[in-house]
Amino acid sequence: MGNICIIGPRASGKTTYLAGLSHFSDLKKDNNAKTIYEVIPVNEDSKELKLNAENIIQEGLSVEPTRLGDGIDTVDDLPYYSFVIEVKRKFWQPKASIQLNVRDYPGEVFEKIIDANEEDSIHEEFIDECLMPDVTGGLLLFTEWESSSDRFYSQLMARFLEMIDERGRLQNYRLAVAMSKCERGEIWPGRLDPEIDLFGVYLKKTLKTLKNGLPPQNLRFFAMSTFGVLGKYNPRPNRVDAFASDGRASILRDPPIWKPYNLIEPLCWLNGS
Ligand SMILES: Nc1nc2c(ncn2[C@@H]2O[C@H](COP(=O)(O)OP(=O)(O)OP(=O)(O)O)[C@@H](O)[C@H]2O)c(=O)[nH]1
Ligand SMILES: [Mg+2]
Repeated sequence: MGNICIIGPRASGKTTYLAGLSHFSDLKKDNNAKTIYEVIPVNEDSKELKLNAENIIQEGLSVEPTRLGDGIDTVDDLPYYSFVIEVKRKFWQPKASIQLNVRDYPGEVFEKIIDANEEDSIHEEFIDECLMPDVTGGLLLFTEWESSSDRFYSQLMARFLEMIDERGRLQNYRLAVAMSKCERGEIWPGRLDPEIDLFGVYLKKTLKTLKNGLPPQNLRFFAMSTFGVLGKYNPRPNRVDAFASDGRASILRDPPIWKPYNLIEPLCWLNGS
């Protein structure tokens, strides 16, 4: 694959997702989980993330918002992660290997594409990087489902599609659009067919904007949860709300049985496998 980007509004779970991804293979060893995926961090940033993720997961998966300022003035100041994801197939087939290079962008930058001005060079850099010719596509995380969010997301998508078009990528850019944190009770049943039961119910305008803008083969909808639920027959979220200075935080309820939902499948689809 090479490069994909992970984007989405503030607090949609991007940083937590990347931390979960870096820790994924330890999860397999720790709780004997059955999975066909192996995630290997291969550069300095991703190895460091893995170390932090482990500590964070033992204390609960809680992270600070990714913010601009504080020494982050250009996209190069943001962490850049490289992973190799190995996918085991049937025993006679060779393992498929996906190279994933991804930067952790702040949701703040993505939200501002609607009214970015000339002085905001980081927005321009961000969009240029996400839509470079060697970027196969993007994983887009959404998290809200109220009708006011639908209006906002739909405007964001209309602008994002214009930007894709301006860079000549409308026919060759894949977009995996995911509802994150799908262990939430109200939306967990909708994970089975997220296009119809999540986007088609809660985010109708956003769905329409996306479907009108991209060829159907380049657009797919997912539901994902970095936290997951307590068990196969126990759909209670593996999550508790915790206090944070900025008012938002969720932590893992039972770290030893951590079982994230659908972390890798969207990447496989973006990779064309
Ligand atoms: N319920 C639930 N909460 C989650 C999940 N993933 C992340 N969160 C919580 O959502 C909040 C935001 O997560 P972040 O990973 O910081 O989100 P972000 O998209 O990186 O946010 P910005 O850096 O501000 O763009 C945190 O309190 C996380 O604990 C999930 O799978 N389920
Ligand atoms: Mg973040």
